[in-house]
Amino acid sequence: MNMITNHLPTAELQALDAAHHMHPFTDANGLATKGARIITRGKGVWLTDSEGNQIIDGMAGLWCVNIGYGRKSLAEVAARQMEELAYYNTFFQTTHVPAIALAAKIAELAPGDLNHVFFAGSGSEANDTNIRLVRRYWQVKGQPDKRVIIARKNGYHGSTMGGGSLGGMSPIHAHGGMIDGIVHIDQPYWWGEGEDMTEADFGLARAKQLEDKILELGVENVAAFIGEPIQGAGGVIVPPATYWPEIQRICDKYGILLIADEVITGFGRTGNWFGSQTFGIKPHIMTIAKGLSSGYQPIGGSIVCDEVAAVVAEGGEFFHGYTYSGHPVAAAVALENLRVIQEEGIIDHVRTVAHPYLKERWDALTDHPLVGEAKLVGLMGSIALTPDKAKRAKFASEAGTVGFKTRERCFANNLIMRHVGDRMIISPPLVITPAEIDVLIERAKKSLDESYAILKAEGLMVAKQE
Ligand code: PXG
Repeated sequence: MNMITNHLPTAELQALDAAHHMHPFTDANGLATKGARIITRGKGVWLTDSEGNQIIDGMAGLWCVNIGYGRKSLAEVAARQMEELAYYNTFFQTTHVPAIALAAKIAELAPGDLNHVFFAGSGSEANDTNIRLVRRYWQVKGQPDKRVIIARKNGYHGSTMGGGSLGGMSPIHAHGGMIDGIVHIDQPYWWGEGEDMTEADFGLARAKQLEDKILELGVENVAAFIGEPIQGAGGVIVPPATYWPEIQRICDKYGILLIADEVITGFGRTGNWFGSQTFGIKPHIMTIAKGLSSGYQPIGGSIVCDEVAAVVAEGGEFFHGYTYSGHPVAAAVALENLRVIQEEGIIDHVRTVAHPYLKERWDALTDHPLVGEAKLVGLMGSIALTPDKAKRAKFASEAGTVGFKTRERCFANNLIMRHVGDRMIISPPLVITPAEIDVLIERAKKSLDESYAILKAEGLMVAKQE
């Protein structure tokens, strides 16, 4: 058997990696100089690298390993399913038991009349499905001009052409362009953009941009609005409490479809099954991936409400699908993952144990001279680094310089805590215990202290003049 356990020395692996492996979202030459960290094992919230370091994973991989690493039952389900039926498709009037069972389970867990699931292999693919679904919906309803989708700047919806276009990140748009019919409004990021407004007023003002945009484009041209309940890749931006109710009101008033991208916020991350429940959002479509399988298999999908599914069905064949839509091994593993989340009471653990314990310690990080605000919803958190908290000031250095230096200290201290610009973010496995939270916080504080000392020595604790 080709088991990759007894591997080459780290330096040789790094050289091979640099020679042959093109990494996502990576400066290849920069990485080749430094060498990639090679992760070899995972158990619970812990990772081991090829040098034997024990790293606490404050990001659950890429926001996905909700039930933690090393779950034997998921491995067993995968092996059994591969032996029984490794692959079959769900095109051309066929189906299989894992896809049926998983779709039914998701429909049971999803709120309201979100009762139909279109499977994809990832969150990006699912969002591409959503673009085609909402445009098809309006076509079948006899309004083919309703095809524009309104999204937000600094939102993230994947990196396929469709997903990357829905996302509001200009560096992504700059590499390969955008598809047509997608426009962006500003994000509800009070700390960074709220200036003198109260959080509540700012939330309403940013939501009002949706109404203004609908009126500018003409409601007869607008198909849908898409947003993440909490922006993840954008820096764990938790919107003001006034924001989502106003977005919901505007979508309802103009009758446009609302898509909640729950790729990160789904499956317990915010202390409920879905972030939409945490924020009182009633979407027509939800995008799911990541926590659906806790990353044990690549699988995503769109959960679609009764009305949208019925209209699309009325239109006859929907020309869309992926070879791996509802892949039986991925579906079986996702189903086992959902069983684990449910039977172990993992969402209750988030809500009653892990969140309250972490929240107290996370908020206390604002006592640190480098930290402005701290946000935590469920187990999705961020802190803003600032040279002057009272003014919510940005650093004079290029955005991300300080965040990157702080992340380097985390990396050296065996804590995976990412930076987005000058915000530090966490999203640990949902099974994290209070003792492990203590380790996470202790390493975070040490890293902040070291970073602060470096910034002072390098003269970087300087505010940008606005
Ligand atoms: N929607 C949201 C809200 C996401 O966070 C996707 C869609 C795309 O999913 P796939 O499975 O196609 O990657 C995501 C993915 C980061 C990072 O650095 C975030 C994501 C992916 C990779 C890196 O924060 N989110």
